[in-house]
Amino acid sequence: MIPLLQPFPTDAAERYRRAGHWRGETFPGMLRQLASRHSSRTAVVGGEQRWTYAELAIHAEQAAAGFLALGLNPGDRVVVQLPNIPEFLSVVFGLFRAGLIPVYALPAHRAVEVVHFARTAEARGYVIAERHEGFDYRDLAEEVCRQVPALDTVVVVGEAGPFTSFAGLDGAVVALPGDPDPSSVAFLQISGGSTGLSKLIPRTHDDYIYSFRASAEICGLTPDSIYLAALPVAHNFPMSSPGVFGVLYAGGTVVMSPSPSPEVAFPLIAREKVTITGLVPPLALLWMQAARKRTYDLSSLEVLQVGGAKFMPEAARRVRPTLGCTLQQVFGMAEGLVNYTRLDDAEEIIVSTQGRPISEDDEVLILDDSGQPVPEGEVGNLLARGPYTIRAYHNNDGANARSFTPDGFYRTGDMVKRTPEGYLVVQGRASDHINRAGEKISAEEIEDHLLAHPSVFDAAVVSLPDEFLGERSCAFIIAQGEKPKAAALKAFMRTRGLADFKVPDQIVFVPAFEITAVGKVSRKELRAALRRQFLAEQSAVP
Ligand code: OOB
Repeated sequence: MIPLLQPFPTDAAERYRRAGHWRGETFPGMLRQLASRHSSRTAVVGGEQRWTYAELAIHAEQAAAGFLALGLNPGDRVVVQLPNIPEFLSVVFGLFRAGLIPVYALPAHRAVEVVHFARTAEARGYVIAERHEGFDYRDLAEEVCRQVPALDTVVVVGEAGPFTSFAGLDGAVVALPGDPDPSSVAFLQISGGSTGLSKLIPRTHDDYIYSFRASAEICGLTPDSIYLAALPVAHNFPMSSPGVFGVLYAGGTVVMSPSPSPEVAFPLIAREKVTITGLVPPLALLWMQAARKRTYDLSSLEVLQVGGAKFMPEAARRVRPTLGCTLQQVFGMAEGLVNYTRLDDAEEIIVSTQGRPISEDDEVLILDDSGQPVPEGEVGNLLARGPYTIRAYHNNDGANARSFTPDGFYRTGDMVKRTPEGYLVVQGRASDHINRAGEKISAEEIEDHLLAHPSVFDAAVVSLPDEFLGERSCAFIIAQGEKPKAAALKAFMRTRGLADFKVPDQIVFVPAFEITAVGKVSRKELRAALRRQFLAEQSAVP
């Protein structure tokens, strides 16, 4: 098992239990319950497959036995990197059933990220799909195994090549462990990674199940709900807000979409009569544009959730007229706290706020830079503590010292204000990352890779406003020796084994970082100054 560095204090844990938030449920117990309650209802649809709850439970049970038969032991960590396919669910429920601990990676991640997750989690296993969007994950697995020798078990959904086939795990006869302790770590989720590489987020059965059970209720889910998983399901939003787990908890149906593009998603909505889905803002814009052509019947769609990055009020206003459904804004984080606008809120609240917390036991502070509460209605730093917000990252003392207060509040890095009705409006953020269409990119991590190029003397990466992406990344570079071409630098970044979304969108060469401030300038101030200067020059161009 993985110990929690900072378990919830006993008094808080008791309060959460007494309030009925933590009910002692676990993932294996939950699936058993669902399989008995909704056995012949459809749990998940994807590709040519359509599994009932009873079938999902059987697949998970077989997977659990198969994983243990490979020599993995309860408590071992297993990196899961799968696209939106039904097997995502049989794999993770199989791991839960076997007492193994999934570590979620996104399909876009490459060697740098996966190696980092595998090392930090001290993983032994790695589950991949054979390929997705033209990329062969078996090549990636070979590279990861080379760099992380302790990772000795690779399981492939599809053609296994040199590894073990997931389908071939069926038929193993192994005794399975009893249900885990509900307060133990169920899995490791990855953070948006605002400074440096992503941190690992330990979530317990108690806290996570509470978050999606309560989310399912807020979103009005019932066994008739049909959820389209359009965003990659390993991300916290489509996983639990209410996401695939919340929909299953309610006895509804998950439709796995291999891509969030309207071309792929719209026919699925029409065919499966999807009632709810979640998108990041740029995709919501794209869907609204595509929906004007009206070639598919989207009338079953009741709720469109938008979150992950700020959805501008003007765009938000267009959701109902163009898609004919209710918008729900979702402002959440893998570390815990999730805010929703409620389905019956006034239109003005829905379009102009990012919602209010799930729970009456979510404690939210809005503080100025010296740690004092700001006057009501003013902008400040958001801190959160509550029944499903972590108290520490996994194995990361430095980040823990920075990101949590001594009394257990998580510093979200977001700047918000609160309306008189108690809704949060996101105003920006204090930390230096780029929120590129909901994907968080650490400036520091990208600068480090740029500095590895022999012609780069120094680099500073900032976010610039982007009409479509919300924000795009721009790298300011001081060259040394022969100045490289921007395209060559981007190509270099692609060879670094990084997720593609981290390659800078724009590269600007500057002769020096002209900082007029006296004394030592932090990277943070430097980035802010470069960004300001660049935007001022741009707007000065006639
Ligand atoms: C979600 O989770 P992460 O962990 O990828 O990113 C969290 C960060 C937040 O701290 C905030 O900076 C930003 O993403 N964010 C938003 C937002 N939703 C997330 N910023 C403005 N408006 C929003 N609606 O992104 C996430 C997790 C669960 C549910 C929804 C999103």
